[in-house]
Amino acid sequence: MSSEAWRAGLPELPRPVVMGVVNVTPDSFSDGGRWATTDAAIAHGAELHAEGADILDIGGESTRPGATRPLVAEELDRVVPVIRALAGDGIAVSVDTMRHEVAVAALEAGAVVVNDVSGGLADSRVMQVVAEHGAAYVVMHWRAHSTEMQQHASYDDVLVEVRDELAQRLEAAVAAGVADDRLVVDPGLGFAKTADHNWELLQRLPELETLGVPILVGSSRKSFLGTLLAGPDGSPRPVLDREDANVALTTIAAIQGVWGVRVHEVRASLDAIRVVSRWLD
Ligand code: PMM
Repeated sequence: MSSEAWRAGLPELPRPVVMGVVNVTPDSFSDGGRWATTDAAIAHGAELHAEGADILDIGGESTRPGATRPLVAEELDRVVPVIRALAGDGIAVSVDTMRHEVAVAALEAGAVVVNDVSGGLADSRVMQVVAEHGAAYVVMHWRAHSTEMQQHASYDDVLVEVRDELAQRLEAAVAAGVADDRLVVDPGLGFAKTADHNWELLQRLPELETLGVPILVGSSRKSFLGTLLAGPDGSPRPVLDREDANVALTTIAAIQGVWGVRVHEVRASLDAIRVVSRWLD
């Protein structure tokens, strides 16, 4: 889909949206260093677009557990030229950031969605920036920065607590002026969550529908898949060998009617989504 179509509103496709991930970082757990230069990231984004991604999510900060944060200037240097080039080609682009300075620069460079993994908790000004630009806003469930997030992985009822905390963030976004038809929620798999928490959130995903906004799911390459697929010696399945399992998750998520999936490998998930759409047609 083009940036223009996204500016007009969230897409109403007869199938889930596929968001292709481009991490312009030296240290992401999933693809750190692979697209760390501007040229490599632009080329990778163009490739994911050619494979059918509906939107590209460009990120300059790794959120892997324990990661240290880049300086604002570093994050800007990483993402802005990539966004400008891809959006300049008419490709719909989302920026994966928790910082208002980066959100402003990204929207001015042509991004149409702000994907804030902190749901506005890391920097409340992100929501104002989104509102001022009339952008769409992905509100992910989050409790703390990567260095300490696993200390916050404690819940009595993970689904209920994630849903309540997301509801509060949605209220804050609307209070900041974000249009309610521009909001998306994401349960934030792996962010202050154990593998069991992630599985329970997936099993009970339809219970998030009471939030009344579209649901995005990001499971691609995450460690709970590595653990599930561990070898006989207990070692987790390597990050790049978790794709088939993720396609299975995309398939189930599509059957459940999620609005979108955030994936590193676009073609396989899009194929799965097409199969589901045809089956349910
Ligand atoms: N996961 C990562 C980064 N950004 N954004 C959303 N909305 N949902 C996610 O699950 C999510 C995210 C984890 O890092 P990655 O970029 O290496 O997948």
